[in-house]
Amino acid sequence: MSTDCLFCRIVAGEIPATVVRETPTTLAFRDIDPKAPVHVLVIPKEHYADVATLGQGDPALAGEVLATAAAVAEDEGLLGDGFRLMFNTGPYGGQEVFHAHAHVLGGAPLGPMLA
Ligand code: IU
Repeated sequence: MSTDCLFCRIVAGEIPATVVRETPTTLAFRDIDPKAPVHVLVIPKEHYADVATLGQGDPALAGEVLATAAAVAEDEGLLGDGFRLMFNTGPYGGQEVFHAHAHVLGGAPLGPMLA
């Protein structure tokens, strides 16, 4: 847990979030500023700065994040029409919160890329 990390503080219950799914190692909650009709963030509870660090440091946990993202997509009814799963990584990747997180986006056609 990093006390100055927003998502660690959500995991700790110090900052409210609309949680849609929780496992022993992952948490999924609605993005506060949704970019699509469905926009859920899936994080490992343990702090990793980004998905590259997560994937190299704990590949099994990275897989659990993917499994939770797939379960969220199913719960939200996204499996039929499809959805986007996205990890912004580092400054050039547009990452703003430096705790690894997957964006699950769907509920409307998203086009070839996000703006
Ligand atoms: P990014 O991949 O680091 O750019 O995404 C961070 C996301 O975290 C972004 O979509 C924000 O809207 C979202 N977010 C949030 O859900 N709750 C918050 O308190 C803050 C950001 I700050």
